[in-house]
Amino acid sequence: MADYDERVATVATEILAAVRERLEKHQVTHSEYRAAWRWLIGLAESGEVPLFLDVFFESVVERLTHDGKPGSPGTVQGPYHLPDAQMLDGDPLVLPMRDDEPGTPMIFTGKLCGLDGTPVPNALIDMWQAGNDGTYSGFVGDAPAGNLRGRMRTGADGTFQVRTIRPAPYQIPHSGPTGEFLAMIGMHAWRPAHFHFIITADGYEPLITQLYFNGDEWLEDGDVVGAVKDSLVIDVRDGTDESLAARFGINGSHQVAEYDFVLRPG
Ligand code: MBD
Ligand code: FE
Repeated sequence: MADYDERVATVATEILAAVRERLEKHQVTHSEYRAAWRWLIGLAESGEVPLFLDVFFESVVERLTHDGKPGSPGTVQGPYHLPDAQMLDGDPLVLPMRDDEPGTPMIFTGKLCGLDGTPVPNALIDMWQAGNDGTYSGFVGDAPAGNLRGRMRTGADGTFQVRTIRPAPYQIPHSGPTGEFLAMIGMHAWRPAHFHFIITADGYEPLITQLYFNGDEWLEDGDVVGAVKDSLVIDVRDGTDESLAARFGINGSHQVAEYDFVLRPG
C-alpha cells in the first residue's frame, strides 16, 4: 500500500469533494450513475485511459509546471510517444518512412541553443508524428512499426536537418469511449497537425513540446487538447532550394520549415 502523503490526501480529498458536490448540484440519479459507471469501465477496458487523461488534463498540469519560464515553451507529450525509437544517423537524416509514404515531403531544420544563445551540440532530439492519415505507428492504422518516429543528435554547431512528411490535422480516435465522451459534451475531436519532440541534453532541462503549422484550420477552431501556444506555431514554405532537396533525395514539390529550440539550464 502507498504511504500516507499529506499532499496526495489534500488533493485527492478535494477532487472527491468537487465530484460529490456536482452530483448533488445536478441531483444525479441512480440510473445516471450506473450509465457513467458503465462508461468508465468501458474506458478502462478499451485501453484509452492514457488518451482520455492526456486529452483532458495534461495541458493543465503542463502549464502549471512551465508557464512563465524562459526558453522554448513546452506542451503536452500526449499518449503516443514510444521509447527506443530508431536512432537516425548518416547524412541526410530521414525519419523512418515507407517508400511510398503518403503526404507532402518536408524538410525540417533548426538549431538548439541555451538561453544565452550558446549552441547545444550532441543533444538528443526524439521526434514523432502522425502520418498523412492522422495515425501514429504502433497504435492505430497500418503503418509499419517505428514509422515516422526517430531520434537524432544535433551537430557540433547545435543544428539538425531531417526529412519527413507534413503531418495532417487529425481527429483523436473517436470511435471509442473518449470519442463517445466528446460527443456527449458536444466537443469535436480535432487537433491541428503537429510534430512532437522530447529534447534532452547534458546540463539542460528536458523539453517536451510540439510544433504546429501556420494556417492550420484547427488552430483557429480549437485544439481539443488545448495544447497550442502561439510561439509554437511555425511558418511552412514551399521548398525552392534544389540542391538542398536533392541532398534529401526529393525531386518534386516539398515544403520546408524551421525552428530554433531554446533550452533552460537544468
Ligand atoms: C495526440 O496526438 C496528442 O498529441 C495529444 C496531446 C493527445 C491525443 C492525441
Ligand atoms: Fe499528437
